[in-house]
Amino acid sequence: MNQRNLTSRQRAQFVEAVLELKRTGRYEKYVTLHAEYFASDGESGLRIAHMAPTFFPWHRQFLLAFERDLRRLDPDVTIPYWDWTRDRSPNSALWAADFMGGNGRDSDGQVMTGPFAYGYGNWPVTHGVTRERYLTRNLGRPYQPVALPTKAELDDALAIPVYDAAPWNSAPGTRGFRNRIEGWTVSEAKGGYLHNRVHQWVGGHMIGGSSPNDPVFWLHHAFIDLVWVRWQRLHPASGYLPDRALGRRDPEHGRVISADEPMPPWDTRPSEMFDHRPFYTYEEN
Ligand code: CU1
Ligand code: CU1
Repeated sequence: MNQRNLTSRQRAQFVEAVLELKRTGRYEKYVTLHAEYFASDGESGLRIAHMAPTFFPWHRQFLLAFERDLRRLDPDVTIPYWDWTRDRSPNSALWAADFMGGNGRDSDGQVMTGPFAYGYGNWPVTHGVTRERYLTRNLGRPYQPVALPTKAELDDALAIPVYDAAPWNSAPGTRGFRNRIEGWTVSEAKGGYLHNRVHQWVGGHMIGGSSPNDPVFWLHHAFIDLVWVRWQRLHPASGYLPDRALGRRDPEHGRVISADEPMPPWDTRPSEMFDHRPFYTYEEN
């Protein structure tokens, strides 16, 4: 459900389950797994989580695994989503001290309020990009301001009828819904398109492969997952592409996963992730 509709009790339950997972040490595997699968076009080998058609199904499986872990600790917990077209301000209740906590401070970006502030001792960052052990944020990136994507921008992307297209990567010319939503097709200065720009807007740990260090990662990606659901509803005749394995002569052969090939590190095929309804439903508003 939309995080803005959570009761204070539900907010507390979500936070407590996340903290408990951290205490048990099981949270870190999500950070390291995500960092490991954060391969880009420039690198060789398979692209899975990012810059590839599997962006949506891979993250769906990733969120599902995380949610199952949380629900083992508290069966009432689900991952709420952050609709950044509506909750667009650092003053939003999303960033309150009883939920995600606030912005990083000016001097070093350290988050000082809320359950994930380093000072409270429950959220040491162990697999970050730097050696700092504290969680960092830089909401809105004041030195080079970046705005969260708007509803109009999201609607434009949702109108694209084709799921993805060759060369199935982050190239600016690559048309298709997936690349537009993932957001590589606008310059870094502008923060990229939709999904990427949200990472840039939050800043700090949310930028780069170890972004699950910031628990808001899950709320952002839950909304991205819902965006996929909405796109499917709008385009019932369009499906995941590529729908079959790329031929040996294809330059992207061995680099992208088609509908029925397994997505490492799981055995899951994208096709098993097309329909979210066997796993969960969304309360949308
Ligand atoms: Cu990711
Ligand atoms: Cu992301």
